[in-house]
Amino acid sequence: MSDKAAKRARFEGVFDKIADELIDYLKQNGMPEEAVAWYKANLYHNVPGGKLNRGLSVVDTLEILKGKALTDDEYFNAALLGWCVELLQGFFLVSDDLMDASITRRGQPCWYRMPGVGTIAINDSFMLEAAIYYLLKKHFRQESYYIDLVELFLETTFQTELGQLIDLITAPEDNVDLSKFSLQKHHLIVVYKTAFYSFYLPVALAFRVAGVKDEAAYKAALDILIPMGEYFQVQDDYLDAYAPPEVLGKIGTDILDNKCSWNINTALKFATPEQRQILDDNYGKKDSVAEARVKELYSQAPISIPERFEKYEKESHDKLTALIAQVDESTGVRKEVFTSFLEKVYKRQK
Ligand code: DMA
Ligand code: MG
Ligand code: MG
Ligand code: MG
Repeated sequence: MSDKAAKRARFEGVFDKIADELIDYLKQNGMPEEAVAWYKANLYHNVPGGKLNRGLSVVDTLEILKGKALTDDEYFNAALLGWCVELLQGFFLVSDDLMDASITRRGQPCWYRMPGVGTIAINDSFMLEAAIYYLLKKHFRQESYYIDLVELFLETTFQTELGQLIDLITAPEDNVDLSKFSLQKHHLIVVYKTAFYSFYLPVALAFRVAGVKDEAAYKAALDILIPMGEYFQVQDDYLDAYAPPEVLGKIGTDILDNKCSWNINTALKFATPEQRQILDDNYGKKDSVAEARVKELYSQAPISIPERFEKYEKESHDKLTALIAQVDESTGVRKEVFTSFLEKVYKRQK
């Protein structure tokens, strides 16, 4: 087993214990067997099974900051926080898939499309979120940094919800108007909907556990992790149109959903007037022929999305590497925290 696979397996091993604690809570509250089984299905369908970059980054960051292997207790607590980030991700994805009318996620049907689930998925997403605060209280109540952990989750949740709001209202189903899109709008959407919870949150949680108090350290982390999160969401947008669904685990919906994605904004910037007309006529239509027409145009010169994405990816890597090189390690931060996170996502295929 590779080092990476072993790390993942150890982290995954903690999930069963966490799920059991949550399921026990329902039993202690006298919930009927049917409800217990439902929650268990919700947890197992929506929480493990992803790439786990966010959750693993909590553990990796803490290990880097400590500079030595974690004790079993330290490992368990870090992994628990990692799983709390994965619970948050599950909460966002269950609702995101419903709102985006997505079909598959992680190679399975989206939760709301499972037999008998439908809009109960809304409550199920809330129950994934509630699990975070149950676990934090159970395991961290006695720590001086407990409130910092709670605040980090609450604040990044609000930021993510703001991002989801602007993502959704910039993509009205009944009014396709490409002149409303811009790369500036895209920047704001992706920073809020993705960067805070996917990149800043895991690192800031580990900082709190490690006892990092200097506010400058958190500011330095934000200055690197927000652009890294933006890069990650540009990859997500690119892969939405270009990755094979069997590799990506999900079927892209951005064109059908009229999303203000990196692909369409880049296409609008370089399209000839004839190409622009075709985009106006076909984008955001609930029609797979129109969708295919847009995809075809994406790859045509001078739009050339694949070439432009490759260039963007290299430039982002250079920019992030330069930002990391400037990190002042005297505040307790380590450059390796950021290089380790960047390596997890650079040139990802899914
Ligand atoms: C993801 O946006 C943001 C959140 C908060 C889940 P998205 O809809 O592009 O994600 P995906 O492509 O995974 O559906
Ligand atoms: Mg989505
Ligand atoms: Mg979405
Ligand atoms: Mg996407």
